[in-house]
Amino acid sequence: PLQAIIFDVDGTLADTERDGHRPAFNAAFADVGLDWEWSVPLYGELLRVTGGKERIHEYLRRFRPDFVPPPKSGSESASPSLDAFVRELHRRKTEHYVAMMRDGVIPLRSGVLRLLREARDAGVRLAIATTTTPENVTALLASAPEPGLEHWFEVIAAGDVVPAKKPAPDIFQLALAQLDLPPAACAAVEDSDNGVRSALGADLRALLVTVSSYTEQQDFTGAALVVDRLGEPDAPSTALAGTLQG
Ligand code: XBP
Ligand code: MG
Repeated sequence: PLQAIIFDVDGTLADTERDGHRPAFNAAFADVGLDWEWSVPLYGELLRVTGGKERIHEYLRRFRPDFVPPPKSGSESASPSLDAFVRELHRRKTEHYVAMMRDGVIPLRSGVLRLLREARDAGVRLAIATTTTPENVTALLASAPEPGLEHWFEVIAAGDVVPAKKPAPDIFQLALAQLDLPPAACAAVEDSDNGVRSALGADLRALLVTVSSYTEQQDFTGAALVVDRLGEPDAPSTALAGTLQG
């Protein structure tokens, strides 16, 4: 019997990338006087790399190979290391993102709250396995029209707690270990090919994919079921109808 469901966050609980993470990165760039602007299509490419700090490094490698971090303003000292500069830039990005979630910029996807409620009422335990920073998860859940939603999740595995982010299986394995359950007792919900590889790598076979705006065209081979919404009639449709795979 199904004992727990492990959810991805970005793209799965809410469609956060295009109008949440992307503008938060751009706001952080503007904060420090950089004229970098991640457009919707460029961000789609950069999403191939999971993790915000990793994504900034990827952008620098590909588009700004000669970039040297400026010295901290008002100081005569040398430039910070690239790593330190990216960490600081990402800290600002997280501040912007959390503020946006607090303002309720991104709602939960249609059907998510119903599914969580039904699972909880049926005694199914709830968990999260995500690449994103923990504060981002808490801020999103706190903005939902269900007070205390965060506490419905027994396990929130997020961000830098594992060295290898998705598509590596580590974050799902950590969630399973914290639930103290074998993968066969759990289902997972994802929205991206990187997430599918991560879940399958952790041996989670009962894998539902709800495609999101950036992931419609991806390859979900191995997922048990791929849908474009959770069944709510008012949910925005994507190009993909429900397809059975595997
Ligand atoms: C989500 C991500 C994250 C967010 C940004 O992937 O890749 O990096 O874009 O989060 P998934 P941070 O949905 O597969 O977990 O900037 O906090 O890293
Ligand atoms: Mg996702």
